[in-house]
Amino acid sequence: MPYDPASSEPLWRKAWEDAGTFLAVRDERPKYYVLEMFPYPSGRIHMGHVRNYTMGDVVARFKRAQGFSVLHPMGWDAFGMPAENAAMEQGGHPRDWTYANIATMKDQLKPLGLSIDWTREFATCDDDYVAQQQALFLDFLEAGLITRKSAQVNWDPVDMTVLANEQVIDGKGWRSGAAVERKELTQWFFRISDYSEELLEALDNLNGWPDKVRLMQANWIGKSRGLQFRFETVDAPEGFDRIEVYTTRPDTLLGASFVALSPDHPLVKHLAASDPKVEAFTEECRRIGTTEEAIETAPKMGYDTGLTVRHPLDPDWHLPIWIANFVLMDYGTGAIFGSPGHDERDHEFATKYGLAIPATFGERGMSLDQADALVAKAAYTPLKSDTVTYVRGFAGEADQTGDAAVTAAIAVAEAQGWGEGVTKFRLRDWGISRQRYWGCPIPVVHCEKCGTVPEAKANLPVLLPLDVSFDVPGNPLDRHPTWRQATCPVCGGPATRETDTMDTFVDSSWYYARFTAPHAATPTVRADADYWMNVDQYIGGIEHAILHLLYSRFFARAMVKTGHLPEAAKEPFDALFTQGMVTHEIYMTRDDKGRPVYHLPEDVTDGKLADGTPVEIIPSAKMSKSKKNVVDPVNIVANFGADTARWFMLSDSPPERDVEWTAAGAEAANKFLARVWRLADEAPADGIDDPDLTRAAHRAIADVTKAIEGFAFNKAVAKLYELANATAKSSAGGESRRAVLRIMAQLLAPMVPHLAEDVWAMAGGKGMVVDAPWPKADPAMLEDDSVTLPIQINGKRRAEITVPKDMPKDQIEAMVMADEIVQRFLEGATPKKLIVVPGRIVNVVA
Ligand code: ANZ
Ligand code: ZN
Repeated sequence: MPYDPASSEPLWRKAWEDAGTFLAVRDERPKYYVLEMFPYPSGRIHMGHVRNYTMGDVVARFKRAQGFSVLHPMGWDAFGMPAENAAMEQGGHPRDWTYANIATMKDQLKPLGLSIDWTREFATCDDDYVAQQQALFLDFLEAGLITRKSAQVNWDPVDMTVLANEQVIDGKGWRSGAAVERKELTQWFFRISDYSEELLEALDNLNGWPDKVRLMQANWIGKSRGLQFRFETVDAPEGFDRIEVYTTRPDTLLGASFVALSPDHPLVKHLAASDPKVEAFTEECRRIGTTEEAIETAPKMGYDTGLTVRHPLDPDWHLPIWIANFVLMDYGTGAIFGSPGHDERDHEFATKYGLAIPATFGERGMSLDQADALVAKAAYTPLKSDTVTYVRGFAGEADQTGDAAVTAAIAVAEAQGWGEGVTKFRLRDWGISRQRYWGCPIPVVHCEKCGTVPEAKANLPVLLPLDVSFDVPGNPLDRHPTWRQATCPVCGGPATRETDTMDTFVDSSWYYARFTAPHAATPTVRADADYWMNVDQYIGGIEHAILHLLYSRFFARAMVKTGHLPEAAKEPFDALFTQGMVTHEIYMTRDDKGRPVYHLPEDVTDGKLADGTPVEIIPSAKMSKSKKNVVDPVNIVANFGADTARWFMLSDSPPERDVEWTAAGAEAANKFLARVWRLADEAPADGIDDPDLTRAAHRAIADVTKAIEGFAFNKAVAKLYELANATAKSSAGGESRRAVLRIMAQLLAPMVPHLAEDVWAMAGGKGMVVDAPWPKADPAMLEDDSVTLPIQINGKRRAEITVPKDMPKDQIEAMVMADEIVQRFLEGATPKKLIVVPGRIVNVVA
């Protein structure tokens, strides 16, 4: 009987399903919650999914075998733009597209044999999930966690829609290609910035998270300490006697050469009202969109207002007030002073507009002239911890670090009463309004009498209307004939519905909590949440290291505050693992114009196309449809079985690194599994006991356990190769061999669960291996019965040998004499002395 996963794998899946093996139940066992980031229903699963979910499955099955009550759920992050785009491009409804994709992908996922409790499955576009998310919104609103304010958005004038920053590419709308404009709209915001300090500080305790992710979050939150102070204006219009600025480098104040205002600064707005040139300039600035990156990289543009301010350290020193496109209104105070000697942006700006570039400090020991010469060409921006020489310092020593100088400058300003040290965060409130159809409706209405009013909980869910069309640009909710008509829950009068929907990041900010009670009539059920939370192990891509995780951390806090989660769930993910990508070679030829033409892996053999044309090979590239370097998991599973796909995904590199999929690797994985299968199938009914093999099996238990616990699945795989080799070589038969095979089945089970069941059954295991408790290594078997002896030659340690502990002296002597290094030293001569101290050392005197 050959290894035939095509027929055996489905049988085991059915057996698990019939037995309800993976249903998560609250009971007296300790619980373990393992979660992989849920997929977007794009239409097909890809190899990245296979890798991610296999890793989670190894953990889930391993913990289950170890006696935990495991929660391992799956759902769908189902709202979002692609569904609307599909409707626009192919007709049809986003809802149908989404649910059809979910059905397809579920059919593709199921054959992988993941130990998922499918009864907990949901999609974020399900009416039920929408209802509970809206209930949360209302609770958050009542708890003061949500606010409505005006904000700058990227506006696509052709598609008539707001664009997310990621949808603005080179200043143009990603679909329409139209130049994006900045526009002010009233939007809903989650008040995440109230939690800046807490979200930052709590990172220190997330010991189960990768340092790099914690660092990325810390940078995103962006805490800085600086000085806030005001410049007195000289001749500005009434009401603008002062301009407030924020700086992290007050030590460079004597190197200031201008003040710059954001195009959205109140003074600029005032000036624009009566000066068409100012108005035109700010219009131009607005064309860059709102992304920080776009603003950073856009060429610096400025407009000289002709107004001036007094320098706080010298009232007779006047600095010009400019308007500059790189100053953001929503950071600091929306106004800065420019110190071109020590800031690259300011330098570019000053150079462009012929403004002065004085140095505040130079390299250590530099004179004022030397420092001025240094900064003339380029801004001098050493780290704040570097010691430099201040040539235009006003606070303390000439030679000091930037940090010390900043602290001293703040102290001077505070002592003299013209400024205050302040702490600022880069983190902004989270704007969640999207002018989109395919999202969770924001449950509020606008009443002429009462203003903006939350919908009554009894009226939830506010569901999307299904009779919409996507043939014209804009939000179909805005033009729906009746959907907007509502009744004000306060006065009972007529009202209009909010037509904005929520950012899809909202949906993914609490799904992990919903899995604990996925069908409840409230967002969570406390008994369930208290039992299952936190997620013990979260697994996903590094691309979500910032926004998704930060929003989830905020959301969990908001759910704690509103009573939906226990206090301990403030940080919802105890441990986080970010896995590497699946890569594949790219096969490329060029057409007659030299343009690249890509080829599918299945069309290339030994570096050639079917007609013999050689292809250029680009190694280890992220799988991407446009480069055709993709393999479809469905084909792999059809050809080799799920276990081969799983085994290969785990075997070739550490989980945190990229893994390159190769056809040869897949075949090798399949061959190995077939060999394991044969080992069990052909196990001799009788034969001798082989204590060495039994010992090897127990060592494998210890090693595989440790490897899985340490997320080193590739090492676990390697250990199982070793055990299989040892088994193949051993002459053990009968129960002695079957016992080893059963251990092998148990150790294989988290990784290749179907094959493990086959091996378990063939080796006489009782019931299914999935229900067998994780094997325990017998400590006696682990004891090392060999010893490593250092070999000293003429008093210096030169080599070592490993021998059985009980090896007689004369045999050790013979081994020492046969040792290559010893022979080299002796050069054929007999040693003067050869002393073996058993268990300790060997001394050779040449
Ligand atoms: C003078 C100065 C001199 C600055 C120098 C930097 C270097 P971080 O560290 O990221 O918090 N800034 C302040 N508000 C701004 C705004 N709304 N738009 C654009 N830039 C703004 O950045 C703080 C620094 O960024 C501040 O310190 C300010 O420029 C600028 F050699 O002030 B600095
Ligand atoms: Zn009303």
